[in-house]
Amino acid sequence: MPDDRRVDVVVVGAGFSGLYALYRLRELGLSVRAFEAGDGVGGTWFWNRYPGCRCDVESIDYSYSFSPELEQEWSWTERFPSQAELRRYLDHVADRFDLRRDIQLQTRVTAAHYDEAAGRWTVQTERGDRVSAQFVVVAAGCLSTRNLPDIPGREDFAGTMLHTGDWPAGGVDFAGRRVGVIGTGSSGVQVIPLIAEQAERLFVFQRTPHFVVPARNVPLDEQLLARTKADYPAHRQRLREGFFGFHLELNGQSALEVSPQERTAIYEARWAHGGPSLLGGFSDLIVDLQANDTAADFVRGKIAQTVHDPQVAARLMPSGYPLGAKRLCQGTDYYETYNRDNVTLVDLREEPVQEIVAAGLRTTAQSYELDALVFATGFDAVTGAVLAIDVRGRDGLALRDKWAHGPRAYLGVASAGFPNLFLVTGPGSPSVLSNMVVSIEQHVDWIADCIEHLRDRGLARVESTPEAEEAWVEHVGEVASATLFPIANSWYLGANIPGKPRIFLPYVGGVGAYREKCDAVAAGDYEGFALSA
Ligand code: FAD
Ligand code: N01
Repeated sequence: MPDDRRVDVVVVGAGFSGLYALYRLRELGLSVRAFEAGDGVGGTWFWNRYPGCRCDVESIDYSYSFSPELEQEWSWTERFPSQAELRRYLDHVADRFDLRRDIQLQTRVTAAHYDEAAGRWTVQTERGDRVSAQFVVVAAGCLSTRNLPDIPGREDFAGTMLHTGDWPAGGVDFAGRRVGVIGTGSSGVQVIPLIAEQAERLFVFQRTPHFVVPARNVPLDEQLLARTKADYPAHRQRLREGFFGFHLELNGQSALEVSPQERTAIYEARWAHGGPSLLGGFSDLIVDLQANDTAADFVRGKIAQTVHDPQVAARLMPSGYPLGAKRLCQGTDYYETYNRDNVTLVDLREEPVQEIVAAGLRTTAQSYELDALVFATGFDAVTGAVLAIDVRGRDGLALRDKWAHGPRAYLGVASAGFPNLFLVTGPGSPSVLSNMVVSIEQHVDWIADCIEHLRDRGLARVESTPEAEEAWVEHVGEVASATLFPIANSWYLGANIPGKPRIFLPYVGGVGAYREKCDAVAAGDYEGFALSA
């Protein structure tokens, strides 16, 4: 292959992960080529341009820590950054560190095949590129493969059909239109109030009510920003060593050891503070069902107080699964939206969807005429993007076959049989149960250190051993089963995708403990990995 088709590393994706991987690996003196399917950088914050899209981790936590200069020169404007601000930030990062020259946009990677004799990967794209690389870093995103449910008649719809995860760059004007939204997870909860303000009529098609807490986004307090800037190194260190990777005031008490009055006072204070703080209200909320019920009851009480029509309120009340076991949604005026005259909640448990027709959507009870239909139906999470690529390792082993009964990866970063292939925030790492920027930086740093270690020792190949992988997969399952997470039919378990194996995907042991484990593995000469020349 000509020289420009031979690189040290191919990076797949140019979101938070891919951008940092490109920066970090180039700093090591490696030649790197990144491929990005979209026509801009930013990943999640490039694609999810729906009204109301914003992060639910605070901006001073949800940002890169690798460059003190970047930390000082960038000033966040809101407590929870909007999609637009995050996109500006990532565009700035790409420019500031001159990353664009090594990123090929509008280019989807379709295959990566390992040639054992050459010790190299051949990466192919849908545009016909073929690049040879010693290492491949899959930074393709945990929430980047859209889930568009296979509802009969979907192709017949005559109006505008949208998915929140692929929103038109120019926006959509809903004024005077009858709009349907399917899905009431985090994306639906954000988009519904804003569409309701614009549309003539809005029908929300809800299958499972989610727990929604108020975000209480506000302009970022300038003094807080100044204090954080002065203290960034210590601030970041606390996040890295903590559990979630973002600042959350944790109350060490059990919800069951305090009086009902004290408990309510704690929940009220956290509800008023907004964001994820309710989850830190007591130490046992995600491990003890009785404790969890107290928080769930509190939120159900808030729904009853907020929503005027008791029948609508009842339909909005989650039950049958613990609070937090499906991702806790943060909203702004979410429950209030159901008090509007132009909004109708359709409960799909009472009247399941039958089909989509040219004029709208039909349930078993009635037809809804629609000009636009929004799918806020989520993603094939964590494994969707990597398995969309035809990855073949040693002896032609296909990753899709290896993972047919569930993903198997050591530390969520590598899989046996696939030498020199790294996953950023892969299955079995804290990923989606953490502040992902903290997890991304940790993974990319670990991968870069590993490659540097190989080079320093004149080695060429790293591969996880099947034994270490099995032990880690077992540990991930054990830790999850000590919590309430597996009780809910959530995308954390793959339950949202028909036929997807049910495996709890993220590691629930916390980012601090996970980092310690990764550091110990590296310090032990990459224990659990086979390194070779
Ligand atoms: P992404 O940002 O998903 O980037 C992956 C990129 O890879 C995409 O641009 C995609 O086009 C590209 N790609 C995929 N496959 C290929 C291929 N085969 N070839 C070429 N390119 C490919 N996390 C939090 O921690 N806190 C939050 O509050 C939060 N809010 C979120 C809100 C939304 C709406 C969504 C969808 C996710 C949110 N997340 C949040 C998770 C978020 O995805 C991560 O925080 C982070 O942005 C992930 O960065 P990434 O680079 O790993 O993946
Ligand atoms: O997707 P989801 P999302 N018929 O899978 C429903 C991150 N995020 O895009 O629960 C009818 O959570 C489905 O119903 P059910 C965050 O990590 C973060 O909202 O399966 N309904 C559900 O209501 C989040 O968790 C932020 O019964 C169908 C909804 O669609 C993740 O991304 C903002 C259906 C999907 O909810 C995904 O969130 C946005 C069908 N056939 C996203 N199929 C913030 O940080 C699915 N549904 C603020």
